[in-house]
Amino acid sequence: MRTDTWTVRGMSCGHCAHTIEAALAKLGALAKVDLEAGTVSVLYDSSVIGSEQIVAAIESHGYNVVL
Ligand SMILES: [Cu+2]
Repeated sequence: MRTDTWTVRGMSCGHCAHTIEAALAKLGALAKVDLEAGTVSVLYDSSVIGSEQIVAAIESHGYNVVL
């Protein structure tokens, strides 16, 4: 398992946090959103999913991942 943290632009409320957490749960990843910091920490199995899939899932919901 591995944890990565990304800065994500466009998250403004609990709904955003829930959207991102639910999208990543579908990939089998455990996401924790910190709205104040504007970050998403994701615990995932890097042998199963890649970080680029996580980034794509977040961006598919209209948020912008700072890489
Ligand atoms: Cu929101």
